[in-house]
Formats: sequence, structure tokens, C-alpha cells
Amino acid sequence: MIVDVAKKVIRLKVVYYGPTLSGKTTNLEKLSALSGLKLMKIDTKGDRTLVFDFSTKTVQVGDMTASLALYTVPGQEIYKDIRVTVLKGVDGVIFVADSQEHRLNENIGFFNLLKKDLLRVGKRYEDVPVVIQYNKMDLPNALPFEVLEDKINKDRLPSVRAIAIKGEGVLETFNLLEGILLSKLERMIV
Ligand SMILES: Nc1nc2c(ncn2[C@@H]2O[C@H](COP(=O)(O)OP(=O)(O)OP(=O)(O)O)[C@@H](O)[C@H]2O)c(=O)[nH]1
Ligand SMILES: [Mg+2]
Repeated sequence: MIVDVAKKVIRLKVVYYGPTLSGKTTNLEKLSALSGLKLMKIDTKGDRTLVFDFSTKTVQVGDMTASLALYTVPGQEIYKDIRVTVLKGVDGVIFVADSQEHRLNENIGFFNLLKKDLLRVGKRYEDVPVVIQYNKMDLPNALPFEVLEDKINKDRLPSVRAIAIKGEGVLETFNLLEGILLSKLERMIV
């Protein structure tokens, strides 16, 4: 978080994190379309995220303006260092899981990686709000919500079911995290 007292602006950073192809970029694309935000993408040829995607959203909190910078990390293993760079200064995380059965272990592995990556950028997992999204619930091989909760969400974090490709659950997920961040902010400034 960066506070610019002169301009009355508080800058917050939200990062979409999760395994490759889970739908992080799709989330930000749909969110940007639904909320009228301008999206910048840096892709590889195959449409996979190379560096990050980026968008911003501003919200009024009292007489301050909260400016939320929204990023997605690249999920591919070869970009693991970029992932850490994108996480620097993070205030809140949306963990996008791929609900398909064969990707369960990858989701669990990535959730543990999130904890390690947060430490690498000087943050404790316990101090950073995280919301989990179970994406691709439209697919026939998607695991039931209860199973996903049991296997991935050991800490009982807020979670949302989504079909990001249809825009379903995208706003709900974002609003959940935004609500947590803004109420934290209100407690600090009011
Ligand atoms: N069936 C289905 N496909 C989806 C859904 N959300 C995303 N996809 C597809 O999954 C693929 C990967 O989506 P991306 O949003 O690019 O995934 P990503 O997490 O950004 O991937 P990386 O950038 O490599 O980390 C694309 O072909 C999407 O269209 C969904 O809810 N259902
Ligand atoms: Mg991507």
C-alpha cells in the first residue's frame, strides 16, 4: 500500500495468482469489460501470460481515493521469477484454481507456493487477504465444490465458484476481496 497524502490517494495492489491456464487473464478481461476498465496485456504467442496483465480501478473511501492496481501473474513454471516480481507490494490475492480433477494437485502445489512467494516478497500469508475462486465449473470433469474446499481451502478462506469464460463469479470474487481491502482501509483512516 502506498499513501499519497497530498493527492489523497491510496494505492493498493491486487494480484490474481494460480496455476497456468486456470483463468487468471480471463478473470481480468471479464472484470475489465464488466467494470469499464482499460486492460493491458503482455502475452506470449499462445496467449499465455508472459509478464503480467494490468488494469486499475478507483474507488472513493471517505475523502480519499483508493486506486487498485490489478495484476495477473504468469502461471507457467518457466516464469516463476516474474511471479515473485509481480507479487511485490501485494495487498490482496485472488487465487484462481482450475476445478478440473486432474489439476487438483497443481492447485494444492500452487497454494503452497503462494505462501512461499509471499515470504519472498516480505509478506506473511496470514497478513494478506486471500480469496479463492474455483474456476471452470462448467466443465464435466470439475470437482464438486465440497471436495475443492476440503482439499484446497484448508484455512477456510472466502471462496467463490466461477465460470470466468462466461463472466460468472468474476465480479463476485473481485467484490469479495475489494470489500475486505476497503474495510481494512476504512478502519485505518476513519
Ligand atoms: N471451460 C472453461 N474454460 C475457461 C474458463 N476460464 C478460462 N477458460 C479457458 O482457459 C484457458 C486459459 O485461460 P487464461 O485466462 O489465459 O489462463 P491464465 O490463468 O491466465 O494462464 P497463464 O497466463 O498461463 O497463467 C483459455 O482457453 C480460457 O478461455 C472457464 O470458466 N471455463
Ligand atoms: Mg494469463
